[in-house]
Amino acid sequence: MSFSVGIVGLPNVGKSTLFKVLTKREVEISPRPFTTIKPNIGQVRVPDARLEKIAKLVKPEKVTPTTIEFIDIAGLVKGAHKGEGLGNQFLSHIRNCDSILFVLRAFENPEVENVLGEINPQKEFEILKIELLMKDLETIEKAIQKAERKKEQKKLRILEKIKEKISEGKMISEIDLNEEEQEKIKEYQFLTQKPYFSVVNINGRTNFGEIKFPHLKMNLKEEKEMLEFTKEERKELGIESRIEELIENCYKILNLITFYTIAGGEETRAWTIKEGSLAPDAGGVVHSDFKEKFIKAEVINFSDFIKVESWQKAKEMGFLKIVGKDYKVKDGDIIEFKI
Ligand SMILES: Nc1nc2c(ncn2[C@@H]2O[C@H](COP(=O)(O)OP(=O)(O)OP(=O)(O)O)[C@@H](O)[C@H]2O)c(=O)[nH]1
Ligand SMILES: [Mg+2]
Repeated sequence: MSFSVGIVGLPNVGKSTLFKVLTKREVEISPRPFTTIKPNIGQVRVPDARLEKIAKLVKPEKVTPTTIEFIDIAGLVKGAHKGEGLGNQFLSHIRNCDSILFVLRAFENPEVENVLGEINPQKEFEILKIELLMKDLETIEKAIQKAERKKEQKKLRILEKIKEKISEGKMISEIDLNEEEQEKIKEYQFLTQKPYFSVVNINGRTNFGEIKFPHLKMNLKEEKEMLEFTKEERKELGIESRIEELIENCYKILNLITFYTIAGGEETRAWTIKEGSLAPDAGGVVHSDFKEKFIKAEVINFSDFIKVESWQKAKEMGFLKIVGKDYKVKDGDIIEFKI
């Protein structure tokens, strides 16, 4: 299982170009709006300097990085929540994602129709945001009716509170909700509750007004052309890719941490879990049996491991911690599960 990022934006902004750069897969890219209809799905390796350092010490036969999934979704237009463009179909694809990556157009190219009619990433962001908010509002109104019928007063109060904020243009992720409230609305998979990040697709010009949301500026056309070059060639040419920085940002907003297993030296592997997960949950990611049958685990954090340099030495020098079911896994832990 991996966590997923849905690529969302107006038609013709470079979503599939970004998907190609991320996955190195051949997908359809054309200057005609609505080129992508069926979503493209691909796994992307998460760059990980710690994994490389561990592997250098352990010298395993195999090194396996952790991945996140990217989904290239059909272009969205104004009115999508009412079914405009590819409307509802596309919105359901977003609903299944854990997070959203907006792509906003800031490149000029008369040969590629500009659906917005101007270069204005902030305005594009607002259009996308409003579409997602309108869809959430629709979901909420249905949920309120249902809660009224079933006389679920507590739920009703939370939904009313959210509805009010949405009507003011607030995304659900910006509303202060306590744990109980969050738990009660989980089932709806609200679109504006998902964490998000953005790519502003530039070429050349960088002056296109204020941008008021977290973003990375990338030249996706250049990034695509760069795929042909090796890292060394790029260095020589003085062109730098920002793709790793982007993947790291997508990982970060999902609130994920990485832990490692070294499997007695055969395979050094990185795994992903939600921050705050307990040791048996981490076990469950490695092997379905490891959750149920979890007894204890031996743990050393990366920062200590690089000092002692081997599992054996860590054991001898008393650096291995034995932890039980209630241990909260830390980012960078190297774990051996005992079942
Ligand atoms: N000049 C320039 N052209 C770009 C850039 N990024 C993408 N394009 C071109 O814009 C067109 C649309 O790119 P796509 O990646 O297919 O866009 P999309 O967002 O997936 O479009 P839909 O699937 O139709 O929603 C293609 O002809 C690309 O080559 C860029 O940074 N600069
Ligand atoms: Mg596309």
